[in-house]
Amino acid sequence: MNLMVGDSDTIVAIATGSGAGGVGIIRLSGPDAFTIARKMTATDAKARQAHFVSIVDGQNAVLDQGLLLQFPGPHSFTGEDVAELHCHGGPVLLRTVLRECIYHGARQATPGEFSQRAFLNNKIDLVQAEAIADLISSSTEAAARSASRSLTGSFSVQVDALLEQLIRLRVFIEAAIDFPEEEIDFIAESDVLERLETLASSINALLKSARRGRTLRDGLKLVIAGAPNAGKSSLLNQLAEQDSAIVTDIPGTTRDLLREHIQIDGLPLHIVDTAGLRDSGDAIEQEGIRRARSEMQSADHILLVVDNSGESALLDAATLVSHYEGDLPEAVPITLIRNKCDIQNIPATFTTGDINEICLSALRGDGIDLLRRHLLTTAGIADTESSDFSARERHVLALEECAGHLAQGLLQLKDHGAAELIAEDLRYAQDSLGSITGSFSSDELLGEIFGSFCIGK
Ligand SMILES: Nc1nc2c(ncn2[C@@H]2O[C@H](COP(=O)(O)OP(=O)(O)OP(=O)(O)O)[C@@H](O)[C@H]2O)c(=O)[nH]1
Ligand SMILES: [Mg+2]
Repeated sequence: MNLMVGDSDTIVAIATGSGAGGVGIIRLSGPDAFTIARKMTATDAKARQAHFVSIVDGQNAVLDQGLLLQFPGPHSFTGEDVAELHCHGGPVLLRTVLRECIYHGARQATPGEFSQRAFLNNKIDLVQAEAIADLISSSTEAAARSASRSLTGSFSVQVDALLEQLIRLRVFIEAAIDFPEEEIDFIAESDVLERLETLASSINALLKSARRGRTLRDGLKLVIAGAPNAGKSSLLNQLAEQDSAIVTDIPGTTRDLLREHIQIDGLPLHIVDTAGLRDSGDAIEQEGIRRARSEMQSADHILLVVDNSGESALLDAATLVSHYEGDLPEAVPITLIRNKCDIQNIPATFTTGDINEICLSALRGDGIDLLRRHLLTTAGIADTESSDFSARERHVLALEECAGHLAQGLLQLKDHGAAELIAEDLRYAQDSLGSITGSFSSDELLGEIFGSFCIGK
């Protein structure tokens, strides 16, 4: 992917979605955008005004009638001259108009190339470019809202403010290195420690928000596991509010994995129902159990379901969970589901502790609300703050890296007060933080980000 600014050619793409629609938009960007639009409409359009035009082909045959809009650079989305042809939204017609633009010298845009140009011309930063893609592909209203907040700069503003603080501190310490004779006092007597601590805690706060933003965007993988007949599939059906899984009183009913995608108050949940865990001689069931174990390894959260109508009711959570010791991955949070509370007429309850427990009835639905609320809380978005923004795995990793370097710098400062070593840590921290908005990204990273876009953005 060519990421140089300045040598750009004119690109074109269908900017509206695939399929038939009332209106379809062809967007041109680059030095020849206006020339091409003029050739196809015989109109000298005024900036930012809609002109009713006939769109013609090379033989002057009318292809369609529609609107022509022109946005001269730099006051356009890409920062270049941008022309838009608003046609009727038929896929065949739009492809014909697109071909005509290419005939006049434009090149079909690659995925994300419009946003890429906007980034290269400093119209948007990387976070905003990614937010455009996220906004378009949002699967929930909450995800769309948070993507739109990222797009308007909520996240970038915070990153840039911290970046500025970090650079100031770095400059201060680098200066200390340049005047070695004054170094000891310089660091000891200044408020470097305090500034570094404040910065580290701000980065950690932003990291927390970014993790929430990532969860809102990507959702959580929730694996339902436990003994056969415990009511796992019944629980999936309750959460999904439909009979997705087969439920019978025969232990070993579920053999293969069953996936459902739902959302709770804007939190996307990817639920996996699994085969009951037991020693089985049946080859198919064995394979199902193997798959169940493997899904548990990659879960964000596990619901361990037990049939609480028998002796399980007498055992504490730790004992019940210990029965599955070999199966449960260590780092994944578990919630113990004591199911079938209807049989002994026990009310649905939520108990918090080392292991959180929910007593519920997957058959009747009692306690499902408790479970939903609990899942929102564990995802950290129980009371979604209006300041939430969407974030990607990449942003969370960069903030984690940055926090790590700052922690290392703090350690250096407290233990040795060595300016050179702190300066080095701050430089790494700056690189990590800067990679979020693109201040310090390699071409490779940019290519990866824009390559995941669809054409026309
Ligand atoms: N009374 C009562 N019965 C339940 C409840 N949940 C599930 N059952 C019954 O328990 C039996 C097993 O339910 P499933 O949901 O198939 O259990 P499972 O854990 O998916 O079982 P496997 O797929 O065999 O591992 C069925 O007869 C359900 O109707 C509940 O809350 N109360
Ligand atoms: Mg089942």
